[in-house]
Amino acid sequence: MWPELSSAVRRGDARAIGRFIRAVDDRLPGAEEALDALGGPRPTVVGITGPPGAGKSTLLGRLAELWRPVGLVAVDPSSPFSGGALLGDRLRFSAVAREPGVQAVSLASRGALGGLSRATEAAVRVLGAAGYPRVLVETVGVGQSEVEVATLADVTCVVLVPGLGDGVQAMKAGLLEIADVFALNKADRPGARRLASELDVAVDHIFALRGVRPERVSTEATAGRGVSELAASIDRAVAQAALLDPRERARRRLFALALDALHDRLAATPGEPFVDSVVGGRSGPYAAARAWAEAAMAEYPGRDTPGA
Ligand SMILES: Nc1nc2c(ncn2[C@@H]2O[C@H](COP(=O)(O)OP(=O)(O)OP(=O)(O)O)[C@@H](O)[C@H]2O)c(=O)[nH]1
Ligand SMILES: [Mg+2]
Repeated sequence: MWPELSSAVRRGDARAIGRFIRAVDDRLPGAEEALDALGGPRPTVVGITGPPGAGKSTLLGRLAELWRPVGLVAVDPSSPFSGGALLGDRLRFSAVAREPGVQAVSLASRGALGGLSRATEAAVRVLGAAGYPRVLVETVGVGQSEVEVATLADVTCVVLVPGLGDGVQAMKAGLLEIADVFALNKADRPGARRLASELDVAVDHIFALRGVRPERVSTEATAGRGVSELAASIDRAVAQAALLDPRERARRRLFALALDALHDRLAATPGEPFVDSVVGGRSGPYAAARAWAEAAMAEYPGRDTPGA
């Protein structure tokens, strides 16, 4: 199965791309090895995140028009489908998703089950092997998973809009830490100027924190205004990111994937005995939690160890 599927992916076959990603997501035997053997350069990964309805998909479509060939990945927090579903059945993207040189993939976040980093990493690498030098990943900025996905991206663009309340408040959910570029979308709306000045305060804060000053660009995605400026801004951030130590970048990526693997194991290890011992007063919560974690690690001795 894998040799045929792998060469179909390298030819850019859309169905094969979807099947391969789904296979990794479903943990089919041999899938991760086949992914590692797939090769191909790692694409430049641009994360696009922000509150629901901010215009992320519209912006993604506009950027895709400028950046073809390009892969698009939508991480859908509410989708009941398992990951890797090819788009077409679902209209998360604009019509651009059906244009030549654009390959769209949608992934479900599976709620508390985790696995988001693994599925996203698979999508990125499969799209890379299929010949897409750049991949845009859309996530809705509402939880921890977005921050995890951001560690897989070379550059993260945070999309904010006026009128969602205090812009700085809106960023308290960890978005400050991950922003490399800000898009102030719906610049046609009232309050755009106020949001821009709030953001300048936030950018000063980020500078104090991280020593970098993310650029902010005003956009009107529906009309395409500001999109080429945003693209240029993202390109500058990509060039900056390329200067980072490759070991440091790999370390961050591996950390996200390792966290994902730990999460999977813990979720697969029944917690009842540990819950019982805490509820029954036989052990304290710290000791019980540690015992649960140790049991999770002992379940699969060495299974994921390289070369084991
Ligand atoms: N007025 C105005 N509306 C916009 C602009 N950009 C997007 N919209 C509209 O905002 C709505 C949401 O746009 P989407 O691109 O789906 O937003 P999203 O952030 O991807 O939404 P979710 O994925 O559901 O979180 C749509 O009706 C867009 O047409 C803009 O610049 N100005
Ligand atoms: Mg969207």
